[in-house]
Amino acid sequence: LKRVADDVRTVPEEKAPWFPRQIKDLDRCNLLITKFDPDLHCDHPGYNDSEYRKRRAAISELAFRYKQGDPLPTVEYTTEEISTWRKVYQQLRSVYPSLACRQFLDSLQQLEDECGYGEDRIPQLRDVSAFLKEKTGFQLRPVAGLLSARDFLASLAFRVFQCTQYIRHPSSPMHSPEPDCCHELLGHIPMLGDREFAQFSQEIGLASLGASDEEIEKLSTLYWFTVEFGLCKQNGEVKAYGAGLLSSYGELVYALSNEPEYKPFNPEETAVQPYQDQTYQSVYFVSESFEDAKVKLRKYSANIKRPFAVRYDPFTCSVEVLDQP
Ligand code: TIH
Ligand code: FE2
Repeated sequence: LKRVADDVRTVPEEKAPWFPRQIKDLDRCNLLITKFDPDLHCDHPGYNDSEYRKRRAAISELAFRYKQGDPLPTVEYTTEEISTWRKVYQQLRSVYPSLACRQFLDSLQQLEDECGYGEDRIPQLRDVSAFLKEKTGFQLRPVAGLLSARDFLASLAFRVFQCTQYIRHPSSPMHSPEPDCCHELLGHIPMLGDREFAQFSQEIGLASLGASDEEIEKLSTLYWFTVEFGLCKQNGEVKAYGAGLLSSYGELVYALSNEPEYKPFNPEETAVQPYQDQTYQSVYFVSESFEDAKVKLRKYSANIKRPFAVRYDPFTCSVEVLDQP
């Protein structure tokens, strides 16, 4: 009997997939998904543009070489890149006041006042990271493209957000099939400057550490329909808080039109909803409030079964692993 008890106590943690324990371990969380790579994917707007692909590869190279603690690389953007940014910024900025949630608007205003956001230049990750560090403790790390869900979510546990630095193809400023700097800087950064949202993001990350492949798939689907494509009610109106919406004029306007289907946000159901990652979503989940999404997702995460618990220690930037009683 004693031997059985010992097995029960020691086996589960050995079986759990590897996960980072220290912020430095994020150097190993670099598994890229090549699904949207313009070199391989013929639907990518840059597929037939070899100059574009060369430029994207050169910027991605900075991320491949990056190690935790290095200063964030700066990119000198070309006139054409800045002109793409300007189009994206102008068009989105004009509809944010009526379509974006309050937290997003407040934070974007601060970025414009304090961090050089505007249509004339593409903000540098280094400046934005310093801004976020002061607001919510989040910091940025450059990434070469779309990361695997496991690696991406793991970084959130350390309040690290992985950001691409290249920009979308000039032929399609209104929508990109893959993350780019417009998506990170306009979609994600303002929300990460909100304390509650930052906390919520870190909790998803902590819930993912050492989780099974199946749980990771469900968590990343939840992430998809909240952090990326979430809608919430505010003062009786539906507003966007998802980054994939807030960085794509095309999808933002579509999501808040009466075309797509809306379902009430409910983690158990949302976690298994098939999602669309090539084009606009056909269904969006609406939370009663931003607060409601947070509370429900927190409850869901807390119920994920793991043979151990994790606790983040902000003093050492590391994750402690505790045996479950
Ligand atoms: N479609 C978004 C945009 O155009 O900004 C980018 C992405 C969000 C989620 C995955 S790719
Ligand atoms: Fe994203």
